[in-house]
Amino acid sequence: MPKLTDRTALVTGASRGIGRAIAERLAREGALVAVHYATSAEAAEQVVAGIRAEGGRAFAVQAELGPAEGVDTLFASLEAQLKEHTGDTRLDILVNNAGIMGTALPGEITDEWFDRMMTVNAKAPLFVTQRALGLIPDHGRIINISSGLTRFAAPEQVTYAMTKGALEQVTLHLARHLGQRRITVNTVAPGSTDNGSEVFQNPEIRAVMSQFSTFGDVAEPAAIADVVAFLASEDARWITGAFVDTSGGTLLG
Ligand code: NAP
Ligand code: 2V4
Repeated sequence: MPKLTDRTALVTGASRGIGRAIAERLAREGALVAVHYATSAEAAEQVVAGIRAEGGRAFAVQAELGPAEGVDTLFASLEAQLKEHTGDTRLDILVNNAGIMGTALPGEITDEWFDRMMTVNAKAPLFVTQRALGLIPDHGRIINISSGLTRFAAPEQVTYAMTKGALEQVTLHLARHLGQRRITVNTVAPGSTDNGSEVFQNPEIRAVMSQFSTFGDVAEPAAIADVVAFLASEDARWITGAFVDTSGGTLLG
């Protein structure tokens, strides 16, 4: 039985990788999914078409997250399309997935790059969440996609990990803020996940990425999406403020 019938969901950064898998999975559970993207319009339209071809419901929403006006752009389009599809602007599930990755050793970090990473990965999801709260009903769901790197030391990842550490604070503090309304807020933290990028086609790089997980492999995006779908469902109603390790045992020590 589909678990998200009549629900609506926004997945940021759903044109590819983990976000795409989450959008597809939520749609398979019956949700109407807003497939957000920044620049990959064609890819996002393909995700929407794929969902519809399977009998699901989805539409695309464009916005660059980072510049303050990105949130206005996102919600203008989201609200208009929700209204068109459902007659109102209710948003049951928000997945803050969009993010940028990149490495720099401590001595190489520049002021500009640090600000960009922090703006896209931490500031933008906070303000997306702030705006979404006007649309999310009681019993809604907010899921923040962090990274195992907030608990796995890798010096060249310090900036990226700082941005995700900041995002995890959104989970903690908003879980308390929204508890009375039975809105749950959780963090999902993947380890190395094959997002379709060409680096995962390189056998040597893939082997290095695979050794971190106790399963000796990188994750498929669908493995992360399955956990997100559970947290979005009624079955997960008593989980809030949690850090859900989806790193395939990368953090076992
Ligand atoms: P990805 O393949 O690089 O896709 C990133 C998505 O985010 C794309 O849809 C992209 O949209 C969107 N995006 C990027 N910058 C944006 C911006 N400034 N404004 C709006 N949208 C933007 O990423 P991924 O590997 O699937 O990762 C998804 C999330 O999981 C990220 O938060 C990442 O930190 C986290 N994560 C990834 C891994 C991993 O190993 N892959 C591990 C742990 C956590 P466009 O295509 O339109 O540009
Ligand atoms: O190594 C990761 C990792 C990675 C990568 O695989 C490279 C990629 C896909 O460009 C970006 C990336 C993002 C991540 O969040 C992680 C990650 O979380 C991770 C990795 C290795 C060991 C533990 C981890 O938590």
